[in-house]
Amino acid sequence: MARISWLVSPPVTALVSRRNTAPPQPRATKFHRTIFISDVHLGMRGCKADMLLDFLQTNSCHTLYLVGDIVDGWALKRRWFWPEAHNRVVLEILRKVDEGTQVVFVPGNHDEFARGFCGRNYSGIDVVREYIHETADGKRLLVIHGDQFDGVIEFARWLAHLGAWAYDRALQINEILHGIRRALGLPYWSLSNYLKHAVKNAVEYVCRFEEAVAHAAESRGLDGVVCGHIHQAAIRQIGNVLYLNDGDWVESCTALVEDARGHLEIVRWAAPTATPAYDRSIGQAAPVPA
Ligand SMILES: [Mn+2]
Repeated sequence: MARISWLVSPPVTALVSRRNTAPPQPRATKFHRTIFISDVHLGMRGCKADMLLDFLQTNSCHTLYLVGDIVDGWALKRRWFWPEAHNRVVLEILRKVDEGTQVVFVPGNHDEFARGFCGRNYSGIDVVREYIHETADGKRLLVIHGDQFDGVIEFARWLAHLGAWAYDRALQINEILHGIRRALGLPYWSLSNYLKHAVKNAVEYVCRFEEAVAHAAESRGLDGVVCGHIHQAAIRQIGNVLYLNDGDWVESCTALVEDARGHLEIVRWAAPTATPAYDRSIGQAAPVPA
């Protein structure tokens, strides 16, 4: 049987055998119904893999969502960087799979290479484009990375630039328009004021990533949305929608957790509760493969 599984999936077997050589230390764990993490950026120097490893070793759950940018394919493409700490994070997630944790991976823009594998299951990890998570108290939450809304944000930036330019031109046109209207005996009307309000409202509306994401969830009749991408953990009500962002493991070291009653909260992992049981000196950049 072992031989067959080796033939079917050699990399997984390799990981399992490696894992068996270094069994994790028994640690006190806190149990959650669900854990959401994103923007880990494994393969990038800024990734706080030690902190995440500590969090994963001391927090268990029924379902673990990996909400995108778990592996930073962009950084790896520039320069190969895969220290032992980053490997440990992957092994810890696989250990959770073995323990019976349901693991769902929603790829982000930095690990978009995995989007080609959506709908498949690798080593017990479901890879999906998006997911609808139902909380213990029945809330239906859309789970997406969030980069889908970059277009909207980009458009907003462009619109803001255009707005600034248009406002300057409008001030000039306004003077001419004012002169014409006065000659015709019409009351004063400010084109620049009108544009200022129109553009400001449009920019304010679309440049809010959070609102754009929440709107997407609302338009689909869902109760909320869980995303990452902007590295800013948050829980807030936007209109009828609960907006949840699980933050990141590059700067803030945050996760979103759900308890058995469906209560959701942000966990900020301040400092490792214990020194990770591996040699930190191994964590050096590997040579760039030929
Ligand atoms: Mn992202």
